[in-house]
Amino acid sequence: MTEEKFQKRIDREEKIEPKDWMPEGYRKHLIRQISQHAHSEIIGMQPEGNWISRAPSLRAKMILLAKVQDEAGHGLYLYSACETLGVSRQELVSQLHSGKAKYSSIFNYPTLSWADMGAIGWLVDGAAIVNQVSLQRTSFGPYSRGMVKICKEESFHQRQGYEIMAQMAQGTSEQKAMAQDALNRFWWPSIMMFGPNDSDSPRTGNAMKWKIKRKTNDELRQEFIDKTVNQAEIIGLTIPDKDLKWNDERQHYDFGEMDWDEFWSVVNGNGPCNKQRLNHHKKAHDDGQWVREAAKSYSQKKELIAN
Ligand code: FAQ
Repeated sequence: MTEEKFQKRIDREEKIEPKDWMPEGYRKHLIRQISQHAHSEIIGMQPEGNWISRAPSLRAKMILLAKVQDEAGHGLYLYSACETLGVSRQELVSQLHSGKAKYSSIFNYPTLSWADMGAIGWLVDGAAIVNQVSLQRTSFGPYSRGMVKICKEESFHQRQGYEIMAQMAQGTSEQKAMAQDALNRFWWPSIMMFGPNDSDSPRTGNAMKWKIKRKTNDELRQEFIDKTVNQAEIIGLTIPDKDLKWNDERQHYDFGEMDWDEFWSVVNGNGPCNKQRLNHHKKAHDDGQWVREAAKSYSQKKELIAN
């Protein structure tokens, strides 16, 4: 098949499946995006994992545990989807450890108070849903199907985070201040999750042509902001952006400029927790070596007995 015929399949909205012919660039683009997405889910367990042992009630602890476990599951579906493109899990993990593969900048910020669990669920999962709802229609079959299940779970995550924020915002003045402080610290990093502006996004051109991405970084960021402003108003919290203003003509909120130096510094490994997150992952991976060896030897033994 030629690239032209492949593009026609994409334009007809046919899903591309792992054994179908695809241009090398399409395969590489997907391996990069899906693996970075998987790494984000796995590294993303750390900031919330930090609060499991300090959750303020048994109910809160159970919900947080379930949520963090869901994120592990999302990482595993995504690694599996990525492996269908002919790359091994081991290779993907070593790309993460060497710094070749990125993961979402948001997970390089510390979680300083219980309210941060609310801010993460509400804003980080909220931003993830906006992105992932559009990725349900991505052109690669396994990625698209994985997104359907992931979005259902993210929706629960967003609600549990919003519930924490709503409760704290209605609590004592100290609790409300904690909720506002979490919003202040997580707002800008959350809207940075959508990546650079379209004009500075080298990957968007091919991603849109191949329908890997269905909406651009700026379109998704705008959608998230438009949705979230009202949610903040309902619970009486203030979004920390003095330029945030409804624009009647555009029928969207205008918003302020992100700190792009901060964004690129975090993306390039120099955020507040980049080293800590990666070192923790490396240690967990090394500590789990015996489990991988045991599982492999068990499956070899079973195969031997079966034959
Ligand atoms: N952080 O040309 P573009 C979650 C990189 S949700 C780090 O615009 P693209 C759920 C980008 O990779 C979070 N790096 O690239 C959860 C590229 O570098 P490369 C994960 C970033 O791919 C919640 C370069 O900058 N979601 O985990 C970021 O078209 C709570 C140029 O950028 C996904 O991954 C960033 N924010 O657009 C879990 C969704 N932005 O690869 C636990 C799928 C950009 O050339 C707890 N991914 N870069 O070296 C996507 O939609 C896209 O890949 C974007 C970036 C939008 C992230």
